[in-house]
Amino acid sequence: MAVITKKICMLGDFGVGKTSLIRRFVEQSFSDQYLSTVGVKLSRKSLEFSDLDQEAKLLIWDIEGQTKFKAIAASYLQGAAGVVIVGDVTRSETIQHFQDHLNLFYSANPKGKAMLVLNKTDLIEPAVSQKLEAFLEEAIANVSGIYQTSAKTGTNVDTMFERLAKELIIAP
Ligand code: G3D
Ligand code: MG
Repeated sequence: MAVITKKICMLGDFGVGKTSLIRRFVEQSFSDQYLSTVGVKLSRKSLEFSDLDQEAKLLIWDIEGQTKFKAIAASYLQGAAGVVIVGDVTRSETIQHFQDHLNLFYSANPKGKAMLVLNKTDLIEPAVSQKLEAFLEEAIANVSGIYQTSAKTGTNVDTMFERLAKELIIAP
């Protein structure tokens, strides 16, 4: 089985659930409380796609201790094959910032793949998050997928990361 290593970055406003999504995906766990550390954290997870005879080794980069005014270092995005852009469905401004995050990612990686993630869907009615997804489909072009997730319940978390990994394997 061929092995391919890909860097994935998490982008999104503070508190939207980036770290929680990684924890859910990598450790299959969710903690309502944990301590943030400062800097960048790397997580690893391997996924096997037997139908493609490929193993994807994902290196997931996460900014810890992020603040509103701290600029994202160029090295954070450099060489990333994919990005997961996360918003909090209970804070619309975090979703309004999606295009800015996407532009930042594409300026560093024009051929990268992007996923848009509406997180914390456990906190709102399904009809509301459905509307948000429909809005994003109209408003934002050039993404590989839009997902409604909950890092708390685990809904769609694995599906989203697996879809992105598959895109990265298939991508030229
Ligand atoms: P960040 O890494 O994007 O800054 P975190 O965000 O992963 O640190 O999450 C911020 C807060 O949102 C955390 O709560 C976390 O538990 C909560 N959270 C993350 N994802 C979800 C979700 O899907 N549903 C719900 N209900 N909460 C979520 P605290 O209280 O620790 O600040
Ligand atoms: Mg975090």
